[in-house]
Amino acid sequence: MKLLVTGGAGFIGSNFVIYMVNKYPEYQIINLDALTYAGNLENLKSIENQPNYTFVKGDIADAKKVDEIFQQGVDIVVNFAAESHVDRSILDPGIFVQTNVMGTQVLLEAARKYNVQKYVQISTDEVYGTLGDTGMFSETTPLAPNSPYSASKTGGDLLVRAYHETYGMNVNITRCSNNYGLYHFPEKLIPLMISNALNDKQLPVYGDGLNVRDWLYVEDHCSAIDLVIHNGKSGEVYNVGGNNERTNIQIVETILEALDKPKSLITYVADRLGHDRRYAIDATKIRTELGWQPKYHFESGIKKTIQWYLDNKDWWTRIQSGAYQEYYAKQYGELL
Ligand code: NAD
Ligand code: TDX
Repeated sequence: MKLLVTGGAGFIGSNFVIYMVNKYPEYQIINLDALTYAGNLENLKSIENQPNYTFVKGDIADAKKVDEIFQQGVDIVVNFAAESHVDRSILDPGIFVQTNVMGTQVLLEAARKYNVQKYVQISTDEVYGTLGDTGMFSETTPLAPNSPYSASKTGGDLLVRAYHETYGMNVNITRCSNNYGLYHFPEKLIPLMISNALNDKQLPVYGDGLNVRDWLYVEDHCSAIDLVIHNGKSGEVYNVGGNNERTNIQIVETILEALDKPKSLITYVADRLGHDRRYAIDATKIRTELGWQPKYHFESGIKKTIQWYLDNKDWWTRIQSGAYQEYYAKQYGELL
């Protein structure tokens, strides 16, 4: 079995590549990644010399490059490659459409041309928009994205759907809630708060801090995708989530407590534009139809995550010393 994983040098992609390379020594795993600011081959050090793993640097929107890879034989595609940060999509939306919509279409077209067995699109709960105080997103909730990021992910999802309906392609879409864990890029809430707290820097909380996210440990997302690859029914969407709703301020306080840092580091800043209030996922379908079960409770997952950031200060310090500074200044200027 030849598995093409795109975006495998990013946060979830690298966790997934490590998971699959170790679990399926008989599969060939090819990782296609453009190594944008978010891609980091350091994440893959533990498996880079495994005989069942190959890395190719390239852009999913580069049709020629993608064709060359498919020519060598691909059985299954799992597309993680994306621009993934909502705040960056508000500052500069264009690249989100280029990668998340155009890139997806290029991959789909190659998958069609070379008759791959299955195409799996890694999507997000954000395509459903926002919830009020009650309710959950199911697979039939209407798509109503609110940010350029989620709109571009929705565009990708709709193309995947169209390739199934039009060409009969065997596709699945997974829509997962917020992941956390090892190798999470420090622009995102949890690693940003951990690294800032460790540096005694202010912790920027948007708006009133009461927006709610549903958090899932990244390895549990990987096991869900593994099940979808092998057992997902053609054309189906599967929601993935951990039943772990937390307000942002709860998350920040949990991190401060674990690191024994003062609450005075918390700084309320201007709200994110179009900020979705609450996400919650109903994962009944993947649990009952595919037998998926998350392994981690939030308490053990967050403990493991915080310990990893304590033990791997070099990893995030290196990231924060480069182009990250420029982004930080644009996003959090008033806190510098
Ligand atoms: P990430 O930003 O950490 O990683 C993205 C990876 O894609 C990077 O390695 C980057 O170099 C690569 N990439 C970007 N543009 C590319 C291109 N044009 N061609 C090839 N590679 C490219 O993102 P992540 O948080 O790991 O998210 C991975 C996927 O999962 C995304 O599709 C995202 O929408 C989805 N998702 C993320 C979450 C989450 O909580 N992080 C939740 C649900 C779904
Ligand atoms: O500095 C911050 N302050 C703050 O209050 C940052 C970076 C975030 N926040 C808030 C905004 C959100 O309500 O924390 C919450 C989580 O923010 P992010 O970590 O940026 O994640 P989110 O916007 O929820 O999107 C994430 O989950 C869904 C991923 O980045 C997406 O790729 C995924 O699709």
